[in-house]
Amino acid sequence: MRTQVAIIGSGPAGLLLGQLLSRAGIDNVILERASRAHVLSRIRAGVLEEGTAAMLDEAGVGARMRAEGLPHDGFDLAFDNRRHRVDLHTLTGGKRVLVYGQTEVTHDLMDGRDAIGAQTVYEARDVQPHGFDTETPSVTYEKDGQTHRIACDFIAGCDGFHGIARQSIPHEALETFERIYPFGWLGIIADVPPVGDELIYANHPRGFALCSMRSTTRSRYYVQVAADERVEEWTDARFWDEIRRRLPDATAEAMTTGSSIEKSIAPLRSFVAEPMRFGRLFLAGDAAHIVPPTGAKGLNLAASDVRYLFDALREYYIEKSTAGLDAYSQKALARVWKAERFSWWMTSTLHRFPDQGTFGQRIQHAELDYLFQSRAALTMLAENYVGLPF
Ligand code: RFL
Ligand code: PHB
Repeated sequence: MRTQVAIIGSGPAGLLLGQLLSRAGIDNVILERASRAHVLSRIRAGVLEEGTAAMLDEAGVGARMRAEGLPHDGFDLAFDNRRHRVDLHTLTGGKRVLVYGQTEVTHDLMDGRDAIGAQTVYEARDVQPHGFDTETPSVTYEKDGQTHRIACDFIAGCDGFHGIARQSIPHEALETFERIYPFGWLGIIADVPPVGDELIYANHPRGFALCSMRSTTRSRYYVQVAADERVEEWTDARFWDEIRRRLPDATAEAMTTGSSIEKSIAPLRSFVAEPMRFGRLFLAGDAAHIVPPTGAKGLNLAASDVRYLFDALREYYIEKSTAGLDAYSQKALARVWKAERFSWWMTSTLHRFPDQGTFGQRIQHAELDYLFQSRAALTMLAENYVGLPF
């Protein structure tokens, strides 16, 4: 079998790249280790930047997102028993974000791919990229007891943090940067109306909390927990008690509780691998970098990588120029590092750290206080949150 671009991974990065390529007439195949149902069962991000939403429109899959997504003009930061609004729309000269779950994005992209007739191989075992330092790369995989080989021009490694693409690059060719935070997020989903019209990020002596949503009837809530916390030890009742303690009294009283339909703990990590290209292998999304979720940037960064990679591949096939491909890693990393900085800053400003001490707590408090006295400081937050330009 032969294709132009072999894509490893059918998360948002792989699916979005595949859809844009297919619509531009560039042949591609996606190889995914998991089943389609498994990919759709993963509950992750919820906030889309305008640039990400525009790419989903460009990929021809934006209709349901536009109909069902919730545009948000701002969010609240809660501390000292009060909520303070960050008016994204005013601070950024008219920008907003769209609350629409990653699961729905994935669903829409999979439907779009079916409609266009492009091929995805689910449950592809032992996917291996080969020869990407030559002019004739290929990818092999096992399916139904047989080994298959796909010859291609390029390989896109969109296979997430634990994928094979980054690991296939010679170690000496990659430089990695990492910070592991000493806590995780315990998250639940419940079919109860969200406590506010917008998201609430809370800094509290007991730890960070976040009130988010998937719709006007489905809430997504998180609390900071110790890195070694076990989800089995968190009954719904314990979760609701804890999150209410971390919110301003009036917010806690207004909160509707109910049975959770999902509950899990995610670790928090910052990670970047440089460069994002090795020969004819290109990394995009979580395969190349991880941010802690506090800035809502993970999915949006996957989309911005795809923006640069798709433009570069289109330029290669249509104009026969490798300029875009040659610039890909540098261009993508410039934006990645700004999102890394912002996500690290949001995480540092809003969480309790075991070693921060009373000095660290006072500094954090001064930072939050300053934000709401300085339009310049708040603008820094707002323009990063809505997403820096591509
Ligand atoms: P994904 O979504 O991880 O998709 C990668 C796909 O590659 C497949 N795969 C392989 N396929 C073939 N062969 C192999 N060897 C393979 N290895 C892996 C996987 O099965 C998968 O289908 O990466 P992508 O496309 O780069 O998208 C990135 C986003 O998913 C990610 O940045 C965000 O979801 C991060 N993230 C969050 N971001 C936010 O902005 N807000 C959040 O609330 C949020 N919550 C989360 C998260 C990530 C989590 N992880 C990684 C466990 C919560 C969790 C639990
Ligand atoms: C979510 O809704 O899952 C969500 C929203 C904002 C974040 C992180 C996660 O910063």
